[in-house]
Amino acid sequence: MAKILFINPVVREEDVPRHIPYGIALLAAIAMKKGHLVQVYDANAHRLPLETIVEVCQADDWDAVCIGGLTTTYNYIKKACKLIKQAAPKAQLIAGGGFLTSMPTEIFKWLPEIDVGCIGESFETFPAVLEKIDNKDFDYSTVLGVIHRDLTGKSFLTPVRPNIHDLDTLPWPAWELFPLDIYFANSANLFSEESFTSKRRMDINGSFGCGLTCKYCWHLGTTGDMLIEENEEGENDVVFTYGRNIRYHSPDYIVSMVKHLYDTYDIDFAAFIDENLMTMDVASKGTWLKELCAKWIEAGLQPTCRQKGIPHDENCKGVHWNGTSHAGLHRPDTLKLMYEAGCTHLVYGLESFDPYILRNLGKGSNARKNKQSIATCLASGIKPIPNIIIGFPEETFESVRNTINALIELGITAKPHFATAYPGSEWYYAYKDSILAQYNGDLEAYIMDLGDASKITATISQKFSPVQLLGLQQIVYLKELRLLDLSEQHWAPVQQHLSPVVEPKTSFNLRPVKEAGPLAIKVG
Ligand code: B12
Ligand code: SF4
Repeated sequence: MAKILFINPVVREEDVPRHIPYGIALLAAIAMKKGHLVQVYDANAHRLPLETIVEVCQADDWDAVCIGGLTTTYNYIKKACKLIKQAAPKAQLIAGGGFLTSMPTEIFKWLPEIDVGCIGESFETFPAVLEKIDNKDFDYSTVLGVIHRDLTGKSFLTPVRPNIHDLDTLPWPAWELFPLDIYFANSANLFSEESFTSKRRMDINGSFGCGLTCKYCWHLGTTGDMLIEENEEGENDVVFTYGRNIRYHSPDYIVSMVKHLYDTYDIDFAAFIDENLMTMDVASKGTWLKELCAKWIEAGLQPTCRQKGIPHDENCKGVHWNGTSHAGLHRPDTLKLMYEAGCTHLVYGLESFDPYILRNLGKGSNARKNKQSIATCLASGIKPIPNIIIGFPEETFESVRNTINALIELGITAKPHFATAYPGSEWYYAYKDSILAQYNGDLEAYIMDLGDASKITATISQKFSPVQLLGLQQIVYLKELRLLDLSEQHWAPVQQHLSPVVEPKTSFNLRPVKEAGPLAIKVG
């Protein structure tokens, strides 16, 4: 039995904490089920000074301190690792999650304090590492799915661990270890009336993976999208592919989990953090969401307002919910059922309305479907929340014009995000050289600069410079076609003579073929 401490790093410092970290909460539950003693220091929820980590690390005799999160938590993790190693030198420092899986070798070089890291899906890798620690055996070379060091500090990746076969074998996340009141106080968000008035919202995850291949997206190496292979130097390295092991929880698992949250924590809202509910529904041949909605209603989770067809107010009982959708894959009959079961809003990554950009993106949508999706979703009663991006590699004045025209036609106002090449994504590997050039060769400086894509970090637009993109963002926001025309008159003749700002390259770490990582053999 090991004594382990999880540290949840600060994410989105400029915003209040809104999400209990699902991955950490699941791993904590798995570890406790194996008999380990687990504590969590939720730095993101508490927002105390960084040095509090020292007190927490010295508060007990930890066998392992565990830290991880998405790439944008790197700044915090870097500082935290130094303090953890000083304050708890005897504890093994374990890392995991997106920040590590996307670039394990670099992270191990930059953060020498980390002893071992779990790469990709960690439901089985993490307890395997804990078992080693319990036995005081710190040779991790026999554990699948990790990065570890030898005595000189050199790092090695072991072969990929198969994804688990049946998600329903997972325990529910260990919510009780987190300061829920802090999260509940930040339940409200502006996406719909019901979510704005929510007082007790919690995240849930119904599925892993998305069959699509948007070039800016990444699947965390947890969805069959990752292989481990020898690179040109003969060292094991991560390779991300278009392969997927699509898996979803049974509607029974999801509904009984939500019922438990309703009965135990009195939640009024469940936010699905799944990558894309509609691609899952397609994978189930259109049965998954329908069954989920039917069981949601059967379990008494349907909100009163939907049951009675009356306006939502503070007396409404039941659980509203939201998720992510897809312009080409949503079906009116399914949306209608989702509305009845309590769905309030769906995020649509429309991204652009330019035919050429959409064709290259890997999203499987087009300008016509993007435009239609808003009306189709609204007709069901669910609010569509569109996302728009600017600064695509192929962006031109014409593509920006197409997007503005569609926004005018649909009556949408959107401040676009800037196209950003997050580690793990296809864009990251295609434009890595250009990104490095924009940061004087310092990759770590780029990683430390990454935020939520509302500011420009490295541009990957082949035609537009940062100055132009900043102006274009404002022009799209204001839907100012006149200013766009003026800018084009001024710049287009000049741009014909300029060399591209960035150029794509092929990379060992990205293989655009449908070659999935291993999936465990079905038991029973
Ligand atoms: C919830 C979420 C958020 C939340 C917070 C996440 C959090 N606290 O961790 C918020 C809303 C803040 C957020 C923001 C952003 N996000 Co986000 N987010 C997600 C989302 C939807 C779910 C994450 C999740 O819980 N997954 C389920 C759990 C089970 O998986 P997991 O956490 O990865 O955990 C597993 C492993 O990774 C590992 N693991 C995880 N942590 C640890 C720790 C240890 C010690 C160990 C051993 C293992 C381990 O074990 C788990 C089991 O296998 C994912 C997409 C998705 N569905 O996964 C995107 C995702 C993580 N986000 C992403 C992005 C790009 C962003 C934004 C940049 C988007 C934007 N443009 O604004 C911002 C960043 C903002 C900022 N300033 O930092 C990318 C990640 C890119 C990257 N290279 O890291 C993802 C993958 C979306 C995508 N498909 O591209 N996000
Ligand atoms: S549809 Fe969404 S989850 Fe799927 S690849 Fe595209 S951005 Fe990623």
